[in-house]
Amino acid sequence: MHDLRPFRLWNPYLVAEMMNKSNWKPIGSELSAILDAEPNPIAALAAGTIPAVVFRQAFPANECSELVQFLVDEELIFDSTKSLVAAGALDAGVTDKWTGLEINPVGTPRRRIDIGTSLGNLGGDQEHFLNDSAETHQLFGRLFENRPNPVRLIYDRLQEIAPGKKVVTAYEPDGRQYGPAIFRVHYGGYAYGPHFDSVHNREQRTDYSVYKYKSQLAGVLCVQNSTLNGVAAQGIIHRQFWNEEVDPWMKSGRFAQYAAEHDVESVQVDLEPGDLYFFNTGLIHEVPGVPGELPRIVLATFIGYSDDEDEVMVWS
Ligand SMILES: O=C(O)CCC(=O)C(=O)O
Ligand SMILES: [Fe+2]
Repeated sequence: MHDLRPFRLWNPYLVAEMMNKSNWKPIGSELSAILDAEPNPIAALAAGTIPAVVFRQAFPANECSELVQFLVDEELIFDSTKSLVAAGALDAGVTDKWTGLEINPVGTPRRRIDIGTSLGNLGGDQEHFLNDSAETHQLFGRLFENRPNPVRLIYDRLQEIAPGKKVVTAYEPDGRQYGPAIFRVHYGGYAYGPHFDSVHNREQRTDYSVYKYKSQLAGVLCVQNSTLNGVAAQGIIHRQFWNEEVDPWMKSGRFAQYAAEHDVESVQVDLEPGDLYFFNTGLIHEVPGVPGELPRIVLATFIGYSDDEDEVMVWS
């Protein structure tokens, strides 16, 4: 075997991928093939035995581009052919859960716009979070009253891969619902470094009903991609659940080194606008930024799942 170290310095994930001799691959791309491969897909995602479930063209690409234009017309996002600079901050005062910095300070190029309610960002104040969630339900109700509803689509596909379970929007015991889904609009090559998402293990939101779930998954619809010189921003999922051992490597920004040294498998899930993927957010994952002309736009959800819970709860 050749010494691979120089390549590791260049791209450790590629090396891990070259060494990936297992069958740890996404399943898709339509329901019959998914169920043939895995009769209980959501349980397989929770166990980590498959990295992702992909529905191709779940929301057709032409409807995605019509949706983007609609969101521009509604002044919820900027027409990126005109200006990337914030005139006023839509999300003034909201801090980014990764960097701790304000998301869109006035006068700086926008990096990310969220349309919807984020438990990660607002969950520290439950009253505020639930009020904001109610506003998001109203907004989405108005936006999708007379047009194809991509939120519904995510829930419907999720129900299909969750046999015997009931998919619902997450709620508190008093019936108040969380935000149903969130549009994330990433400008200027916005990147998610290697991370995991867990209301249980990371944010420790003990005062929320979704805390009870053993697994957290995500359902993400690609609405628009950011492409530069033929390279598009795509998610990478590592076959490594977050744990105490890997935690210091992540905190010091050296997960790539850990992955290379431990031969952690990884897959890149290539999505076109209209494709929907589900994965386990307890696995370390990332989306390297690509500073294309258009922002990357996704409609994102988190999902709570336990083998012994009848309900599968969805939130953002
Ligand atoms: O945009 C994606 O594909 C995944 C983003 C992500 O990891 C997150 O929102 O936590
Ligand atoms: Fe994530």
